[in-house]
Amino acid sequence: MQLDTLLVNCGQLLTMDHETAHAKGEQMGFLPHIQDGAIGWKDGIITFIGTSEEAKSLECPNVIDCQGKLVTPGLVDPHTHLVFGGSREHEIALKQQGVPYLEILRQGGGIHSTVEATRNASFEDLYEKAAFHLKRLVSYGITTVEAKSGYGLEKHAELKQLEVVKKLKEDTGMEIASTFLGAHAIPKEYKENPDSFLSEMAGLFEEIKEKELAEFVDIFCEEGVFTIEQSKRFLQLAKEAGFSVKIHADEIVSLGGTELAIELGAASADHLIAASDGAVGMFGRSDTVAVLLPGTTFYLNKDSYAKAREIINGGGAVALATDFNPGSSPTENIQFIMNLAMLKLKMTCEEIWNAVTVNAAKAVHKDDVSGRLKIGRNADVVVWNAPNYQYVPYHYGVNHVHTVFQKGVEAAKGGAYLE
Ligand code: IZC
Ligand code: ZN
Repeated sequence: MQLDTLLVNCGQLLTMDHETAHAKGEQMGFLPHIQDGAIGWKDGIITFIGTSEEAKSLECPNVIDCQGKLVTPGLVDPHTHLVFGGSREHEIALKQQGVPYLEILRQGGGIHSTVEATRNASFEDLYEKAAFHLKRLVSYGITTVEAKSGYGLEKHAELKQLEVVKKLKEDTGMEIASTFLGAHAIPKEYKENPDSFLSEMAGLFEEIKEKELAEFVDIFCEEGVFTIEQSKRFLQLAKEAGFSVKIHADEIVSLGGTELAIELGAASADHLIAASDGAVGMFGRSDTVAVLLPGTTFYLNKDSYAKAREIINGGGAVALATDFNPGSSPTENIQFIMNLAMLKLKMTCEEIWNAVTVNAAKAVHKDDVSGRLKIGRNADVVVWNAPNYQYVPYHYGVNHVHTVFQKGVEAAKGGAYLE
C-alpha cells in the first residue's frame, strides 16, 4: 500500500460510509465510524482506513499524530449564492424596523440591489470576491460546495456568474456543483411580464448545457416572485434540457413548492420553513433531499424553524447548508448552522453530521466523490479541535477546525485558509 500521509490516533474517525448513497429517517441516527482510527493517502487519494493499531505496521514518510482529535470527511455545503457583487449592510435599519424580506424586495431592494452590483462588477472583481468567500468556507471545514447564479437576471450577467464558478472549479480543483438560478427574482425591466422573463431564462438552457456551466436549475418559488405554475413549467423545461432541478420552496409563504419538488423528482427542496404538514411527510417516500437552512430563519429573525424532526421521523433525508448570500444569510460558518440545527431544529448530533456530509453530497449529486471517507476517494479530510463529534454542534460561534486537507493537501489550519 502506498502512502504519503498517514493520520493516526484519530479519537473518532467518522467514515460516514453507509451502505446506501445517503441516510434517510432512522438511518440518520447512525454514524459509521472507527474508534481510535487512522487514515492515509497517496497523491490525494485515500489508500488506507483502519484503526491506529492496524496502522502500526505501515510505512509512511509523514505520520501525523492527531492526539485523540475528531477526524471527519470534508463537509459539503449544498446551498450557497457564492458569486455576487456588493453587500447589503445598508438594509440593516430596515431589518431592525421590522420591514419584511419580501417587502424590501418589493420596494426594489434586497436581491435587486445585489443584481445591480453584480451587473456592474467585472468578471475579475466577481472572481476575486467569490474566491475570498470560498476560502473562508474551506476554513470552516467545507471541501465541497454548491454555487448558484441568480444575480444577473439577464443573459450576459448570468453567464458571467456561471463562468466565475467554472473558473473557480478549474483553478482550485475543489468539488463545486453549479446551479443556474436565473429565475431568482423578476427583474425591474420585466415587472409586468414575468412569463416572458422566464422564457428568456429558459432560452439560456441550451448554451449553459453546451458550455457545461451548470448541472442544476433552481427557481425562487415564492409569493411576489414565481408562482407554482410558473415554477413547474420552468423546471419541466429544464428537465427536458437535461438538467437536474432544485426549488427554493416554501421559504416564507406556504405555496406548495415542497410538493412540487417531490412531484418533479428534484435533487433537493430547499428552505421548507412554511412547508405544509402533508408535504413534510412526503420525503420518506422520495429521494428528494430536504436541504434546511436554519441560518436564514435566524437572520430573518423568525421564530419558527423548518420541521426537521417531522421530516426525519417520516423517513426523509435532511441536509444542512449555510445558504451563504448577501441578504438573508451572510455567513460562511457551517459550524454555526450545525449549532442552530441542534438548538432550533432539535436534530441529534448524529443526524447533524449525516446532514453535512452524505446527505448534503446527495443533494448536489456529489455522493460518488464527497461526504464519506473510503479507499479510492479524494482525501478531503478535516481534523477538528474537538474530542468528539458532539462537541462541534455544542460549542458555538467559533471555528473548531484544526486542519483541512483538500485532496490530500493542507488547505486550512487553525481556522485560517492557507494561501
Ligand atoms: O440575496 O436574498 N432567499 N434568495 C432567496 C435569497 C434568499 C438570497 C438573497
Ligand atoms: Zn438560496
